[in-house]
Amino acid sequence: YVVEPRKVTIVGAPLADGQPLLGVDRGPTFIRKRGLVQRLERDAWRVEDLGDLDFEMRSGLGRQEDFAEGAAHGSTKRAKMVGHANRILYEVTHEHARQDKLVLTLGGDHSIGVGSVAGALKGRPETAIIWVDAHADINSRNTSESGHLHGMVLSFLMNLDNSRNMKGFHWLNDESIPVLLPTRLVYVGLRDLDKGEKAFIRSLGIKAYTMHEVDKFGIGKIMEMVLDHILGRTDRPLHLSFDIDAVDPLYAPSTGTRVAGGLSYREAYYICEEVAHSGCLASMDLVEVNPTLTMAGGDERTVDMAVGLISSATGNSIL
Ligand code: 4U7
Ligand code: MN
Ligand code: MN
Ligand code: MN
Repeated sequence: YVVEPRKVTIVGAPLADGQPLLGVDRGPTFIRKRGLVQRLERDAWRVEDLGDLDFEMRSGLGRQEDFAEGAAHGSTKRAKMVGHANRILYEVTHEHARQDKLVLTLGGDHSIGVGSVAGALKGRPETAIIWVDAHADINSRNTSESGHLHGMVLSFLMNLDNSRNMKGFHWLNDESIPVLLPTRLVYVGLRDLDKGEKAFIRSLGIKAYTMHEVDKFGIGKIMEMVLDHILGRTDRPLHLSFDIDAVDPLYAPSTGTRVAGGLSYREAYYICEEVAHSGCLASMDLVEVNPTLTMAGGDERTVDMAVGLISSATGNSIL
């Protein structure tokens, strides 16, 4: 599968409403500041940067109450806002996927994956997803204990527990947006799952390479199995959804939901290099970068890692 030669569209999705911490909405700004566009241009991409989307409802009205300790336990937080923002993102990503460009979405928290993947699936229905994350992000409103939408992305894309009927997300009930099939998804890097998430993954038979398998087989073998599972001999578009918290906090500390025991620096890069090698990358998210969490100490590791991973996934090879 080939996107229009060397044309990439960058879209900033400055959303923080899928989780409690502010700052992640500034991810796109920080990533651009560390030279993303220049890197891509140096690697002979024709870059169209759409800037940050305006989600209009960003006033933050009621945000603090929604995320306050003891706020309606178990209820899904800020569904209207997150659903609305994702609808806007979906329309933009679909438009550019349709034009056969590489679509690069900068988060924002991971809830923006609903719009970016829905846009990819509508534009290129054969799309398969590689979800690189410490978490499985497949809770439904019935299984989520936090009510945070960045942990529920795949339940919308797969319409588990009738998620598409949640307020804010009705736009997903559109036959032209394919429901994501369990066979078209593969996880890498998992190490912190909720009970309900384990049940979904088992019952749906989703391929999941947790950190246990990364240790057991090594990242080389893992990526062989990943690409074999979702591509096999076919050539279909790949969407890489990279949550920076998949990387060990040693290398990527500036993120809201850190979990020890993650991907090493090289393992993270290797994943992106192999995705580039496949020649099938059609869309990508890089999410959950929140430099405000550590920036006070002048720590730019996380942002630099984000830029480097995008650069590798888009084909910048070592030699
Ligand atoms: B991220 C969590 F409970 N599973 O649902 C939840 F552990 O996009 C975490 O991967 C979700 O960072 C993490 O809130 C979402 C929790
Ligand atoms: Mn995630
Ligand atoms: Mn995560
Ligand atoms: Mn996170």
